[in-house]
Amino acid sequence: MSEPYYITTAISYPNGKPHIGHAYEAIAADAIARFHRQAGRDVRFQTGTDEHGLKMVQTARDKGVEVRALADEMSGLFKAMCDSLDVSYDRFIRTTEPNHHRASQAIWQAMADAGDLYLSRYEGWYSVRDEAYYDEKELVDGEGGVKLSPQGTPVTWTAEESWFFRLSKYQQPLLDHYAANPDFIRPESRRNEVLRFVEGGLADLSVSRTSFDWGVKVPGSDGHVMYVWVDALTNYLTGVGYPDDAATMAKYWPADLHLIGKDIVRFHAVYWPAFLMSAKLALPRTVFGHGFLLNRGEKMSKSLGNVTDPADLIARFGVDAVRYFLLREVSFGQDGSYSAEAIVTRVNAELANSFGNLAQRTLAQIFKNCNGGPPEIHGHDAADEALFEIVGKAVHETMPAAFGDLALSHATEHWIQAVYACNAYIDEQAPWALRKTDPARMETVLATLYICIAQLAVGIAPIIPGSAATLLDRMGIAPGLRNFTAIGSHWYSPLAESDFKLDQPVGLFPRLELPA
Ligand code: ME8
Repeated sequence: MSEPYYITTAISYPNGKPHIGHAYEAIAADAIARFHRQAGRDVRFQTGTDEHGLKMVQTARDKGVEVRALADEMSGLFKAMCDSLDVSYDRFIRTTEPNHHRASQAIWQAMADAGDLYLSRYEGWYSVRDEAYYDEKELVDGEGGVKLSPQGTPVTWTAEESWFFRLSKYQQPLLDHYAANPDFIRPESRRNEVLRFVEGGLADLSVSRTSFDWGVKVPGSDGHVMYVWVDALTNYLTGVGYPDDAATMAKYWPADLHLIGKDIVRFHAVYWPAFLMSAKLALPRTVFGHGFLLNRGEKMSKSLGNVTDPADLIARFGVDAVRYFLLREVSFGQDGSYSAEAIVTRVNAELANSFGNLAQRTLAQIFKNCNGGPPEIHGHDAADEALFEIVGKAVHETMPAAFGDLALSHATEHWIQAVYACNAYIDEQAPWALRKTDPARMETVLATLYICIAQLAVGIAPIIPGSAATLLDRMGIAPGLRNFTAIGSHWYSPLAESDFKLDQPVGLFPRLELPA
């Protein structure tokens, strides 16, 4: 039985269309999920939409549509975005699903049974945009004396009857948990932020609303719907069968990784573990807060008109170019910037000119000079050994270590260095010149490259799944061999069936152009 691995993204607010930040998170989670699948884990990967809360109600009102209709339409766009990005989710969850309401009510009941919920009155500064209350001391002054949350969103003074969660009770248990589990919050900078916040003391949390009814009903408390973050966080449990499907829960819970953006680390690393402790459920192993994507170094905002629709980027550059660029360029965990120029430069240099060209040169010679291949190794020398060593080390050691550590840009760096080594090898060995002088040696060189290219395609497949699969198809490498175990045990024999014949190779990565 392979070991389970449960990974989730944040669930997005479908109050507008998806933007490149949403795409980035989905792509990163997908690469991690695909890596673990290739490594033989039983992966469960969940993403979806967070459809309740005041923000949805207000957006629907502004647009003059029903909230449910807005949720249906926009959630569909998020799902379509994931599909167009080759995001291999197992479950796309919507918080308006009845089974999610059931799960949210079950965790609420468990927290009530623990004595952690009480009815009181709330007055405080509320940001509709963030769906969160803030302390006076956290606020900053905006233009014209407007008060803003630490995220820069406007807050208003709000008063209502509310259920409260005894968050204060969990200050010490949370600090103990962080101390005992250094990987619970990553990267280090976010962990430090959370530690400082919790050490500063935790006020009880208002967890119900009475001013609108678009949400999960609080059990036994007419007129109250749950604070949207209570039900949103519970999606991670709903997706693995809580509270009814004990077998699926036992298999996948606790989650291995909640991958989220840096702006919502507090919800995942403070509130969520406190809810879970209260409900006597295990805590996720890691909460990773990735950085933000900036458009040419600037924050994306509707007012600046620089919000990028991922569909436009895919249409312009292709899905794997976008995936590769984002995971290669941005040091995972930090903020990163993108621009059309940077995408074109990076993708042309590394995918088109280096890896694509390597594959094209090699396969074209096999097609022409080895009767369509696959070529055989006729004894090997130190140069072949050295190349196998470099490629094997990247694909089987340094890349998996980097993926396992969520250092996605390091994984691509190890990969491209191995690609460069193959290009240096083909130039030195010059198989085209061996055709007449030493055809057996030519075949060995091409076979060495063929095996290395197959290994490199498997290694990079989590990042560029579509292109890697196309290449492996063209090379005749059966789907059952496209994993680390199978590809690792085939070093010195051709991987394709011996009667396999290559077609005339065509370019894998078209050179990208900037619009005039
Ligand atoms: O926060 N760059 O939803 P959301 C990178 N519904 N990531 C970004 C980004 C950017 N420019 N902008 C947003 C929510 N994100 C809640 C989550 S989870 C139980 C509930 C990330 O649609 C953001 O950090 O505002 C979050 O992880 C995700 O996109 C969804 O953001």
